[in-house]
Amino acid sequence: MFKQIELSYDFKDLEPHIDELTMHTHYSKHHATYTNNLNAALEKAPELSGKTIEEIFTSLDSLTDEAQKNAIRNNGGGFYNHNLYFDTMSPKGGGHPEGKLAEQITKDFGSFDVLKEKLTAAATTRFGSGWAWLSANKAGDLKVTSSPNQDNPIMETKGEWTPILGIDVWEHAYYLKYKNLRVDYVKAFFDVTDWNKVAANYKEVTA
Ligand code: MN3
Repeated sequence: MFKQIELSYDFKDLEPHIDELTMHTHYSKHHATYTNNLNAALEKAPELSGKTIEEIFTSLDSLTDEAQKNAIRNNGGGFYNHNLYFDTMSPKGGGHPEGKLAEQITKDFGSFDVLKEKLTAAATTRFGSGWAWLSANKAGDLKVTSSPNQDNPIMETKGEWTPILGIDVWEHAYYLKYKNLRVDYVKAFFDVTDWNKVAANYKEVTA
C-alpha cells in the first residue's frame, strides 16, 4: 500500500503564495485519488507486488495490458510526483540552495538565477498539463526537463535520472488563485521552495 506523505505544514501555511483552498483540494482530493487509484490498480498486478514505486516505473514495459499499464503509469506518477512536490514546499522556503547542490547548480547552469529561468521556461512552455523538473543522476549532474501528464524522469529515462524538485503545472495546482497566469504561480512556487529538502534529495540520489 502506497501512502501520501504527511505534510509538515498546514494547508494555510503557504499563503499568500499558494492558497489554502488549492492546497486542501490538491492534497486531499487530487493526490489522494491518484494514491487510491494506484493501490487499486496494483491489486490486479501481482507481478509488481513488493516493488518500490521507482522499480514499478522502470518495469512498466513488462505490463502487456495497455489499460492496466496506463492506470499504473498515470496514478503511480500522480502518487510519486505529488509526494515530491508537497515535500519540497515549506512556509520557511524561498531563498537559494547552499552547499554541494549550490556548487553543482553553478557548474551546470552558470548561476541559480539561470536555473530558475530554465525551470520557469520548462514550466511555462509545457503545453497542457504536466510537470517541470530539476533532476540528478548518480554522477551528480543536474538537468531541467518537463513531462506531460503525470510522467516523470524516472519513467522517461528508465531510472537514469531522478527528480529532486518538481513543479506541478496542471491547472489544479494554481487556477483558483492565479487563473491563466501560470508564470505568476511559478514565481510564487519559488517563494515556498524548500531548498534544504531539494539538497537532501540531491544527496540521496548521488549517495
Ligand atoms: Mn497536481
